[in-house]
Amino acid sequence: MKDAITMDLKAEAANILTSLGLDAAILDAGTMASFSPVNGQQIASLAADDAASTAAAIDRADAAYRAWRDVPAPRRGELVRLLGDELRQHKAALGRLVSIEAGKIESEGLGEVQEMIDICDFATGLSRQLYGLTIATERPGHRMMETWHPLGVVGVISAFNFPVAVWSWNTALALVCGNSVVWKPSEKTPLTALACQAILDRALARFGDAPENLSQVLIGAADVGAALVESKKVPLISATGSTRMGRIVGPKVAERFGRSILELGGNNAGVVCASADLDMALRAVAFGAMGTAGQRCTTTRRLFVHESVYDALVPRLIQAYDSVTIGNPLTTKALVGPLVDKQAFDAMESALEAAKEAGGTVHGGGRYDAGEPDAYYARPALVEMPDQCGPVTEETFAPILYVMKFSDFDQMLEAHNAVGAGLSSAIFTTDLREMETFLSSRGSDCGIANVNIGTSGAEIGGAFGGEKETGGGRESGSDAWKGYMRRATNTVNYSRDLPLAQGVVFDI
Ligand code: UN1
Repeated sequence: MKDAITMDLKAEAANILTSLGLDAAILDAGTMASFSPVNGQQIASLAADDAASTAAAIDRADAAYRAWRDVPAPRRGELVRLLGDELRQHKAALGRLVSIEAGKIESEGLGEVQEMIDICDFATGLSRQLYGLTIATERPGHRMMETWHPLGVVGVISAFNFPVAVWSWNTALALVCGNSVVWKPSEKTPLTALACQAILDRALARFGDAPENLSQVLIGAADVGAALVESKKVPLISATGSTRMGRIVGPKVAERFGRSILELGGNNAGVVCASADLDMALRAVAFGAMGTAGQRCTTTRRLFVHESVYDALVPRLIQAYDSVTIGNPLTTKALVGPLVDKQAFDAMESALEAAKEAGGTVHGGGRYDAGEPDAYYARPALVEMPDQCGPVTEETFAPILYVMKFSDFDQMLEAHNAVGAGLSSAIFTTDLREMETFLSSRGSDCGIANVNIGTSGAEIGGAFGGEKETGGGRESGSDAWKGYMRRATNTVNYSRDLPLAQGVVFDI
């Protein structure tokens, strides 16, 4: 047993919130408990919202939207520029709070805040580029064009594992597009949400004349999420979380003809081909599979290794699993921090049991003694599987990598695509044919397909999201902004005649 390190994380969280202008009394304002995965300490008991307060927040957001939509988009971009500026100033504090509340190692906590800064920069530029097309019309003296308008209130539901970045992807875009935001963060990470709200409030104060309640955060349980999802006054729900959650949210929003952007589970695979740079593949797979303690939606969960390089790669990978440093992310330089809670650890244990029953050979796994008896640190596990069966086809939100040998490229591709989720994928090869096939229409069926980089750690400039049980939504870069706006097709007649399209004659 290592020496328990005494840390008062509640006091540290209180200091961070105070430095952002919040009153530390909010930490004891109610009964909704939240814990740090780092040492299991209860760090807050917050006042919770309910269905009624959610409805009131939506009404306020609707009023904010009605004023905000009239503000020119580049001016709206200025607010997001200021948000990025405030995030730069408070990067260390917010990154630290992410580590306290989500258990991320320092560089990943900071990396998450960097991702927020990046999307703010992107969205600021975008605020001058919400382009619509001008389209040739078949009628003389006419002009046809597209205009993009804000939608209204955007409901954001986010998960514990990216407690701040996912909000910023949605909010930076929603705000420049002229919408208002109501955010329901994970019940496991309410403090980082309150910190984001405080940082946005600072930007709003500098901005000056934005409407009140442009972006609100609701701390609460499933009833808050349900009230948001069911409200006809929320035209768009952007929800990040499990496929199970998406199966509830998607149909509920569709029933009222709302729009949803769903970013759900992943069961991401890496493929290591015969020609791969094995040193590169080793590092990429190690980060993809063990980074963030396997708790990214983009985590590498399956690995297909060509039989000719299996023995050169897999023993080295097992060695990396043996030697990776695990520990308290606040007091050590370990690369792997804790799982979020006991439930996550139990899920990992049952998946490993199931893998053994399905014929897998487990390397690693089990609880790791980080000197924090009330926290759940796990040894990452690499499981050699005879084929893709048992728990391999499901996402377990923990550091488990299932490794399978392949000989035939096309058969491997079949197996690669034969799981429910379709988020991210990566091939390691120097063979042009393999690479292009993997990226082609008969290759990876995922929303993200990479070559010689891992499955996780996407940049914000690209559209982020995936197919099939991942939900089909796209967030972040490229033209994902279109999901936050509605398109109108406008045809203008500036002639003195009224020719009808398709040559139709209707003379009265
Ligand atoms: C998530 O886990 O929900 O690509 C998001 C990545 C990060 C985002 C992950 N940029 O790994």
